[in-house]
Amino acid sequence: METNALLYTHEELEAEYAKLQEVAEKKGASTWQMRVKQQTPHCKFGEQGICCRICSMGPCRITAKAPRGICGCDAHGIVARNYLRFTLGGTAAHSDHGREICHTLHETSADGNYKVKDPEKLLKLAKEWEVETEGRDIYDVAHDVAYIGLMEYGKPFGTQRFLKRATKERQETWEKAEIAPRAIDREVATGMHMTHMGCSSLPEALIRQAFRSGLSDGWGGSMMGTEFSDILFGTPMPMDTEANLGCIDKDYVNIVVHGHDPSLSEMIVEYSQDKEMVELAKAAGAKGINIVGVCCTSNEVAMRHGIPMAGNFLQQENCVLTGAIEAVVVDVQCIFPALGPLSKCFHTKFITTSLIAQMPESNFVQFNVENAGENAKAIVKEAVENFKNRDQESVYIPQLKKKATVGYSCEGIVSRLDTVTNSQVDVTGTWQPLVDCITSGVLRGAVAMVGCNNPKVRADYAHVELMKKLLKNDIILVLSGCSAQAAAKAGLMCKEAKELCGDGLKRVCELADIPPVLHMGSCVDISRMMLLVNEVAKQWGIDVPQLPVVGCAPEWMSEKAVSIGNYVVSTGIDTFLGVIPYTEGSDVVTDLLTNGVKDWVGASFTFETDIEKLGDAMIETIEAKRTALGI
Ligand code: MSK
Repeated sequence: METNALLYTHEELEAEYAKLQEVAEKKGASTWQMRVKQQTPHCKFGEQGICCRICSMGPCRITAKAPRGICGCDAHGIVARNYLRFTLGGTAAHSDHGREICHTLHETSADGNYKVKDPEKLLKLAKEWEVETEGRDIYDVAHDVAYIGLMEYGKPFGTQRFLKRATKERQETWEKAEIAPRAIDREVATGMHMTHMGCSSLPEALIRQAFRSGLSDGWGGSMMGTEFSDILFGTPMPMDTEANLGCIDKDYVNIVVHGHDPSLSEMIVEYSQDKEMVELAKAAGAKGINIVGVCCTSNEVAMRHGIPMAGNFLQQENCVLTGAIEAVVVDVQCIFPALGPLSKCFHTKFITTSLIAQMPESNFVQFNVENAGENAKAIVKEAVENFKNRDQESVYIPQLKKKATVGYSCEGIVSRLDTVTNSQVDVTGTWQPLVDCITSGVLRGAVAMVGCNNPKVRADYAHVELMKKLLKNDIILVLSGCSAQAAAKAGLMCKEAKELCGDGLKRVCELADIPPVLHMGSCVDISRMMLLVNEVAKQWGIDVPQLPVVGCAPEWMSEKAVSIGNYVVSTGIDTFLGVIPYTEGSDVVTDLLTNGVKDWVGASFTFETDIEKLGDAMIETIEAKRTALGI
């Protein structure tokens, strides 16, 4: 494995994480590394997607001797139904997150817990949705926009409003393929209906619905989650932060914020800076209050406040194992139920806040728009008061920390790209500099690298190794979710990482003063990437599948990732997965996803667990697209 002083090597990182495993063993605590051993090998029927438990005649499992379930459904129908249900879980989760943000916007007021921080973005969206703005109070406009957003979940007629943001060709493709998403809840409910016993078993119909549901997420619920979060909490612009476990500070009250919905973390951050709380922390013997993030909540608060990123999905237990965390405060999604019992091995308080994610062995403090300020203050106070219970002698914080520049929203990227040609930051700039860089060959293309960690892959290895390979080949990266944190923890998200790039990308990084891997936010923020590619395609005068751009999730694990994959492919972006979905039990479904869907949307999936081959395949696809464009 290649090493570079700019970056931590995987071995350096893993040696430090291993010390935390020793702590776990001494404490008799359970960690994911231990549970993976207990759960391996995995059930082959489950892995191949050929176990059906949709009705109570089964469960039915497909074998050579039993090629059909009791109802007569074959492997292809079972795999496709399971794939659709997996997608629906992801669509529902992402979109419900978006819905919560819509509700938060609907409750904003000049003197309330939540306010409008980006009125310009609100007015732009109001105009797009034909909401009257002239002479109106900004909060009346916000409430109207939020109401329309909420109606996107259940409106009886029409398709998602944001589809109009795509290229004309994309919109026509979605109509023709009959996957233009209607109301978000309808797509989830229709998918559940289709997979009910005695409904669809035709793979094409089920995969088509999986794509339609995915699109209702990416171009519906997730996009609203992103847009409304920007309106509420501010549109991210580039800012500096730090990443990895060394961000946890032994001298401070440490609070981990973890999950997804910024409505909670924004308030925790606000009250951690409250004078009264800081004084309380000092009176307790700490130097102050230190907030660190995990998973997508981390992305949200890093890109708006520069809050340090302690780590990604498979780092959540490591934070507690340092023994220096007073509270882990969570909202929804990607939270290990293991955090409850693990926290009990230390002084750490595990605080759940959402009716959607209730867990054993946690302190539940229900969080909503009305009580947000009061409860955030109570949570911060509880953490501060817990400082005295920390056993300082047994604290072990790996001294791993790297600089990172984060917060590249579309507005943030445009503002920086413009400096390539204009030498001045201009948020109203265009995507032309990016088009010019790609057509001239200075940049060969771009990869949107996203998604989780998965113990099936050496943690962060695939993310980091693929990034290094692509950078060397002058391919710029846009990142979100836990992929972004993998990069930041290793050291790839600082501007100095330009030294790892080919000459063309290095030059672009110098001119635009950017790191070669651009942090675009959380997993709902993949919608930012969809807008970016569509805007670039419009500027160029081509459709998305022609762009030398691909998507990649090398270590994905969640249902949300499959929903995302479906909307990224449907948007016309070839997508490369390093973990194979539960589809191998059907060659028909596998062929449809990796080949057949190209006829519907102009892009498809590639499944490849060999990271070298996955990287090569991405580069080949990018180069083939360049050749087809004659550049
Ligand atoms: S948090 S969905 S582990 S990216 Fe969005 Fe990370 Fe995947 Fe959760």
